[in-house]
Order: sequence, then structure tokens, then C-alpha cells
Amino acid sequence: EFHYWRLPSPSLWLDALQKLKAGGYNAVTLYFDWAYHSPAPGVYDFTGIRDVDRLLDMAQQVGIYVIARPGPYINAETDSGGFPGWVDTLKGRSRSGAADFQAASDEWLTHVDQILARHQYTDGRGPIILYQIENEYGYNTDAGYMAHTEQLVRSHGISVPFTQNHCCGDSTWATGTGAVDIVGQDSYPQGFDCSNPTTWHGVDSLPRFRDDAPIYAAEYQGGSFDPWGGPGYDKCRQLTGPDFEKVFYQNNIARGATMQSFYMTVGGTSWGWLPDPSQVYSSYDYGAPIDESRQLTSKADEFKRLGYFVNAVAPLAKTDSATAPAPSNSAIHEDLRVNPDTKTQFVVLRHNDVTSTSDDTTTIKLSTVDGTYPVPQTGRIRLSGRDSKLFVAHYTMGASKLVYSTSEILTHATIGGQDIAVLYGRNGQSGETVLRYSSRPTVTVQSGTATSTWDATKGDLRLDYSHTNGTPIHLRISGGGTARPLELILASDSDAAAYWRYDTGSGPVLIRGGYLLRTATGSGSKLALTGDTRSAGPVEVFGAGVTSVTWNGAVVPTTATAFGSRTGSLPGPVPVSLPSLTWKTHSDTAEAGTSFADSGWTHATKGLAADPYGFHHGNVWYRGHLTPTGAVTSVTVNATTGTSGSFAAWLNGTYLGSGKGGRSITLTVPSGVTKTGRDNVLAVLVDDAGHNEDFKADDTQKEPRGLTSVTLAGTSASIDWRIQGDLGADHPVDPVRGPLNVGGLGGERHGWFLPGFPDSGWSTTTLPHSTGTAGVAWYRSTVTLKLPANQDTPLALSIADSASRHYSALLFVNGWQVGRYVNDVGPQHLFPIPPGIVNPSGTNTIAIAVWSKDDTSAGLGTVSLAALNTYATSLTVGTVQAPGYDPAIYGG
Ligand code: IPT
Repeated sequence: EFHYWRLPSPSLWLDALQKLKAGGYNAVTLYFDWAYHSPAPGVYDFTGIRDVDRLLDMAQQVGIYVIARPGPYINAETDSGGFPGWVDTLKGRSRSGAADFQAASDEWLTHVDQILARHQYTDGRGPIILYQIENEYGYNTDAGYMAHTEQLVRSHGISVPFTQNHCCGDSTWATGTGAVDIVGQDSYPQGFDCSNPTTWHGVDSLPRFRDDAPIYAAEYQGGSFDPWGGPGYDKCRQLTGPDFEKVFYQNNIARGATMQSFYMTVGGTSWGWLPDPSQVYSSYDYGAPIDESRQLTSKADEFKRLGYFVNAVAPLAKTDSATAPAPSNSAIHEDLRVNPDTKTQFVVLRHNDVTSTSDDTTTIKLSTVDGTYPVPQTGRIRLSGRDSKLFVAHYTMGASKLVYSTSEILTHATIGGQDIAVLYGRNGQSGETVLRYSSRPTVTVQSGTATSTWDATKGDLRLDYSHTNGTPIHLRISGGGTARPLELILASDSDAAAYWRYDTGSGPVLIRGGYLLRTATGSGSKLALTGDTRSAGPVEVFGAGVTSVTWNGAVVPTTATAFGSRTGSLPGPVPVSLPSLTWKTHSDTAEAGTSFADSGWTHATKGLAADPYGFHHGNVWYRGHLTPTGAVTSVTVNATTGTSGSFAAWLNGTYLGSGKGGRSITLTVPSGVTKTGRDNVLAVLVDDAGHNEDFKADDTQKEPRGLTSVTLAGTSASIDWRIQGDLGADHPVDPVRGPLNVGGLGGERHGWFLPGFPDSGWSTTTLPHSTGTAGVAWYRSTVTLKLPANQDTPLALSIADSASRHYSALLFVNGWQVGRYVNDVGPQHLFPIPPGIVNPSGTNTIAIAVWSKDDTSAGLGTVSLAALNTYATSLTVGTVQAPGYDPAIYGG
């Protein structure tokens, strides 16, 4: 799973897709977020950062299939689960056949299907192979709505099979009205609490919902989200680390799954007001194999080992469950699957209790058409701690016949008159591979150590060896009646993950080295490679007849090896240095004062909730006018904001205090503040942190946002309210950054976050800084970058401060709200900024709106730019064009 809408820089979509493809994936599931495209009824945008046509073209170019998931409901820890703000104001129940909702949903699907229909595999025109209707639609279901939606989508020319991802609730959509073609199961066996990252739960089952459809793990846990105040994504990455991947994903194969999608595979950013408030903060890194700043983690290595195997060993696509004799060690569980056509066997071993961390060894018994074997014949199979192994037996591996191996298969290919197979195992553990020949073959151990034993009766060549980090064993086996020699590479897990396989127009190539191989194009003796390096280092190339290699356009001198490959070296990146930041500041609490003119604000005639006025995202100001006859002694305020949201109140410009959303608070009014018999202004700033999801289709996303109640002590005067939110409301003045970028702070309405805003009148300051006054203050920095060309340098804004200071902040880079920081809650302190948003060789504008909750700790800690890494790359990144400050729009 990858979310283009969590990466607002289209060039980087190609980066993500290339990393998926290179990492062994043959397909990607994509949610399409309705709210991201539609600020108002009838208004849809599919341009720029919303250009999904371009995204699907990229998928086609990269050669990766797409499972499209356009909702209309998507959940996804995003505001309203993907419903636009305007949809939350409809009367009829969402995700039902209620006329108003149905019409809205039809409108979205009509727009998005028009694009999706152009990219279908069934028409030979694109990558889309499947289309998901709705999302985890199990509770409160309406079969009429489901059936209607399917009919509508078909009428839009969508011809690929329909899927649904069952999670819970009664309806599975396997049969009856509204049934889909392929029902998958969503499963997150580790849950979403990353605070105990070594605590595992048991394995789960994967049901087959329909006899005529594959077993589909529609969303299988690829990481976990993390809430405000949570333990952070490093812990999530540990909870769902390579050991978890290995055990659980191989178990899915053992259960018969032939489709598995991993949620999330590419982390992202819930930039602007995309986050669903109760589940996530700005980072949607998810502890995923590819992290929020698009870097490959050790989890990507495990996916690669799995993906390369799935792609290389075709008989895996059609297997039946079979009964295996019990392993010698009763702590070990064995699953067996057999391909009914080829009789190839797949053995999956794990601990009975997958949470067990014990170090166990076992032998197993294999019975295949090649005979019956105690496996291994020397030594034992080891499962050291939380581990799983998937062995293949009776398999035609190119021109060779694999009887069995206790090493796992990464990949194999016929390249230039020889077969190459890469098998791997844990560092320090032994392996045994048996191949069958009609006569004794010639075995040459070219590097490392292995022993070979020939059994003339059976025709078995048995190889025994140990997997060792840093020293892959190379064996050449020729003769023996086979059509081609086999170059067998026996590597450790991590050395195996260093290989890249690519199928070019002139056949497969296998490359070892580099950080990432993006493309490989072969023509005759020439092989053109593009990719990334983190440092200079060696490269090895297996390619049929290849004598000349280029890397990112430059010739790489290479020499031939005894293995049939060529080796050379690749250049690395140059170091990056970043300037320190200088700051200007200005306060932004005019809206709280008595002299502020609010006559242009919307009169709150429809109640206090913000959504009915079109203010769906971000901060909202309220100004209430009252004429009390006696002194107001206290004000009791409540606001519904979503978790992590807060509010603050002022009377006649005097700060009364603040509260947390959803909790009523009584704020004392100091004496002398009330002006009896005259106009008084009670100003309240509310931080609407976003709408809930609608997981059970019961309209929980419609919980109102904004002020919910205000009562006064000391007076019975009524309050006449006016409300102010983001400029343009549901017709945002900046359609490029779109409806989720800004709210209604004065500085947001006046363009203080934008490049080009004239801040010359602001005061110069340094960070950390104390303002001494609760309320909102802005900080701006203009910084010139000179990042090295042809390098991918993921940058981040880094904020540090003592958690004893009570403030939150909106972080803008070049006008884009890249994150929301809550100093006293955390845990996020590092906010990645995607290339394309950053100007790598010129001026960049950082603007931070800080909302301090008390006078004593008001201000901002230290803020710096950090380079998370740098890679020499072939990736080219286009600047994301977006408007700067325009006095005609923001000057009023
Ligand atoms: C499942 C949702 O389908 C997906 O959108 C996302 O929210 C995911 O969970 C969690 O990140 S719902 C879950 C309860 C199975």
C-alpha cells in the first residue's frame, strides 16, 4: 500500500513505485482519497499533486500492477476516513443508500472512474488489475448501496474484478446482493500499540471466502500507526520487524494465500489537516519497510527476499495443502503445500508457538517424487528464536533439478548460457542442497567452503555448507546431463538482499551492489543501469553477453570474473552541509482584541459548529459580543476538537486560559476586565484537529467540530457569535495546496506562511525564544540551500524543546503545512520535507505558527534543518509549482 496523497510531490511517486518494483513487489494497492480531490460539491481537482492519471502512467512505466481502492470510504487514519468536509454536512447516513450521500458518492466515483478506466489491464492499456468497492464494509451495511455502487462503477467502463477487504462485522460480500469477485481478509495480528515492541501475538488464519477465488490477504500488517503521545515509529518498526515479516508472511503462504498486500509498505506524511485526530500525528511513517522519507529499511530487505522468491518460483501460485509427517522436535510446526501439476513441494517451518524465542533444532521427513529423505542428511535445521523457513522440494530450477534445499530461494534465472541461483540462510547456520543429475556432474567451489557428496544410486549431488555474512559461496556445477551449467550462490540473508534482479528486453540481469537499482536497459553487449548509491562501492553484473556497463549514464569500467559476471565500482554521493536558520517573529492574536473589526466575519446563525459554515479544517476563531450589566466572574467553555485539539479564550483582549478539546473548563475572569453596560468581546480560538473516521458506518465522522458550549457566571447577558475559518472556506483561495493546507489563524488568512510575504517589519529573533505572552506568534526564516545536484537528500525540520513548555505549532515549508507539532504531547520532533517542495538551489521559506497556552512558557524551542541522509541518484525531481504571497488575495 502506498498513498500518493501523503506525498505531495509527484516526481517522488515514481521513486516510491521504483523502490517497490526493485524491492520485489509485482503490485501496489492505492487508496484514492476523495477529500483530497474535492473541496466542495461538484468541484474536483486531478491536477498537480492530485494528478492520478500521471501516477497510473508511472505504475505502467515501472511495470507494477495496481489494485485501485477509491472508496468512497477509505478509513486510512485520515480526516473523516476520506470524506470531504462537505459530505460530513449531509443529512443522510454515510455509506448507505441515503439519497444525498448516494448522489455525492456517485459524483466522486464518476470523476475518479473516468481516470481509472483509462488504465486497466483488461483493456491492455494499463496496470489496474483489481478495483476495491468500499472498505471493510462489515457493519451497518446496506446491500442496495453496495450493489448500486458496483453497477455504477461497471457503467463507467471498469471491467477488472471487484474486491472487498473484510475485517469485521457481519457482511463479507462473498455472496448475495452486492457480492464482489474476490474477498480478502484484513489482518493486523500485532495490533497498533507499539509500546511493547517485543510482545508478539499468535498467528491468525486467512479464510477462503469464495471457492472460485484466491485467498487474498487484502491488508496484512506491514507496520502500525502511532497516536499522539505514542512511543514513536522506531518502536512500530521493531514490533513489525523482519522477524515478524518472515514468520507471519510465510505463514500466510502456508495458509494458501496467493495475494498479499502489506499496509503500509511506503510510509508517508499526513500533511496539512489530513490526519484523523485520534489515531495519528503528522507522520504516517507507519514503521513501514520504506520509511516516511522514502528510505529503505531492514524491513525492505525481508520483503525483497519474499517478493523475489514469489516472483521466481512459479509453482507456488497453485498449491494444495498436504499432510506432512511431524518434525522430530515437537516444538516445531510444519506446513506442507504441493503443486498438483508439477508436484513441487513447499515446506514452511516455524515454532508451534510463534511467540517463542527459544533456539530449537529439528529434522523433518520429505517424501517427494524424488524419494523419501530425512532432512537434513547431516546436521539439523535450526530455528533460532522467532524465525520461519520456507523450503522448496522437487523443483525444476532452470536446467537443474532441485531435490530439496534447507536454504531458501531468493531468485534464479538463465543468463548467458548458464543458470544462476541465489539461495540464502541465516548467518552462521548450515544449509544442505540436493540436486539430481543423470550422471556425476563436475563441481567447482569457486569461493568459500562447501562439501559435495555424490550418490550414484539416486543421482543426487548433496552440498553441505554454512551461510556466512560477507562471504557468499560460489559453486559451479556443470555436466551431469544438464543443458547448462549452474552458478550457485549460497549467501547469508543480508548478502542475498544486496542482489537486484531486473527483467530487461534482452533478458534477465542480476546486479549486486548499490543502494537501489531503478532501471536496467539492455541492448546487445551494453547494459545501462540507473539507481542510487549511499557510498562508493563495488558492483557485480550478471547479464547475457554484457561487456559494457553504464551507471546513471557514466561508463563503469568492469572486468570479467570466473562466475560469469563482471565487477566494477560505483561512485557515491558528496557530503551535504546545511546552513543554520535565522528568524523573525510577529504576534498573531489581534482577533482576541477589542479593536479588531469582525463585521466581515460570518454571523453564527446556524449554531457554533464550524462545518456548516464551510470551515472544515484547522483553527477557527469565534468572537462573541455581549453587553453584561454585572461583572463576568468566570467563563465555562467546551469545544469538540478531536484528540490533541485545544482551545483558548480571551475577554476584551485579556487572556483567560485554555483547555483541551472535549473537556469543559471554567476560566476565571480577573476583576476589572468586564466593561459593564458596554460591548464586550469574548474571543475563543479553537484548534479543530480533524474529524473522526466512520469505521462502523454510523456517522461518527459527523461529530461537530468547534465551540460546543459557553456559559458565563456573573451575568445573564446573551452572546452574539461570529465565526471565522480558512480564507475561502470550502472554495480555498489556494487550490494548488488545496483544502487541507490551512485553517483560520490570522496569519494563515494573511499569507504569513507563504514565500514572498513581506516580513521586513517583523522583529529579528533567535531560537529558542520566549515571548512571555500566551496566544499565537509566528516565526519565519528564509534560507538559501545549495544541495548537491544528482543527489536525493531527504531533509527534515527538527524541533527540540523541554516538554514543560505548553505550545503547539503548525510548520510550513514554502507554504506547505508539513506537520503539526505539540510540544507537551509529542512524540514527533522530526518532520520530513519532500524534495520538490524544497528548492535545492535557492531560497526556501520556513514559517511556524506557535500557539502558546500560558504566558510563562510561551515561545518556541530550537528549530533546525536536518539532512536525514544523502544518496547519489538518477531520480530527477520536478519543482512542485504553487503560488506565493499575493497581496490581492492575502492583503485584506
Ligand atoms: C484498516 C483499514 O482498512 C485501513 O484503512 C487502515 O485504517 C488500517 O486498518 C489501519 O492502519 S481497519 C483495521 C481495524 C483492520
